[in-house]
This record gives sequence, structure tokens and C-alpha cells, in this order.
Amino acid sequence: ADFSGTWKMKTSENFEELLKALGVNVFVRKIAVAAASRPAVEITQQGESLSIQTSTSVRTTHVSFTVGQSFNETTVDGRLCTSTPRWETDSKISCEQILQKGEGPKTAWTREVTNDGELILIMSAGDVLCTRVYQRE
Ligand code: R13
Repeated sequence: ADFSGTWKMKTSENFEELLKALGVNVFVRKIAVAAASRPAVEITQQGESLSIQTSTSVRTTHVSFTVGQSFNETTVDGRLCTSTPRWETDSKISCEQILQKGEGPKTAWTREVTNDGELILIMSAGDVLCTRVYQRE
């Protein structure tokens, strides 16, 4: 599947609950939630290698990885982790995260491009799921 493009968020569910499950305090959480409501997501892809830049007014993250190879990233609450992405289907990448230090709920994400050309990101922390749907700009 082709994940590349400039993506605009259409809907988001449970982002605040996700941060809450990760123990983010209410003050910073509100700032994060407000900023995360207007992200700009830019993905480039060459075969199995993806580069994903997610920009907001307060935090921008950039990850580059090859599906099938572990890489370092940060969890959505900013903790360094080792991530292992794999193809769940030919249009869905599933990625488990292991914290490099400390403890916390188990985190993971999946990204899927649907038949109608939407990108669905699901982030999880323990049993809390946050679902975000994007459309190409
Ligand atoms: C700020 C500091 C406190 C912590 C935090 C966490 C997340 C975010 C901001 C902050 C944001 C995340 C956006 C995620 C998106 C994901 C996606 C708790 C570390 C800087 C307030 C803004 C847009 O759509 O892929």
C-alpha cells in the first residue's frame, strides 16, 4: 500500500484518554490535546521504508523506519522506546513499543491505508485505544 502524502486529520477519538492512561497530568494534557487537534502529517515511502513527520504547534516528531526492522522512537507521551513494525496486512503496519527504561502501560500503534484512501492511526496504551482518521490533502 501507498502511505505517502500530506495528510489532514478528519476525526480523532480518545486522544485525551490515551494520554491520561499514560499518566500525563491534566495541565500538560490539555495543551497536548489542543495542539494535537490540528496536526500536519507528511509521509514519504519507498518500498518498505517510511518516513513520517507529524507536526503540531508544540511538538513535532519525525520517524524513519523499514518494516521488519526495529527502530528507536518515542511514545506519544515522550518516552524513548524500541519499536518493531511489521505488516499485519499489505495495507496495515502494526508496531509494538518497548520502553527503554522505566515502566508503564504497554503501548503500540497501527497505521492502515483503507480502500477509500483514508489513513487510520490507532494508538494504544494498555486497553485504551485512540483512533485518528486522516485524508490526503
Ligand atoms: C507537550 C508536552 C507534554 C507531552 C506531550 C505529548 C504529546 C503532545 C504534546 C506534548 C502532542 C502530540 C501530538 C500527537 C499527534 C499524533 C498523530 C505529554 C510530552 C508538548 C504538550 C501535541 C499529532 O496524529 O500522529
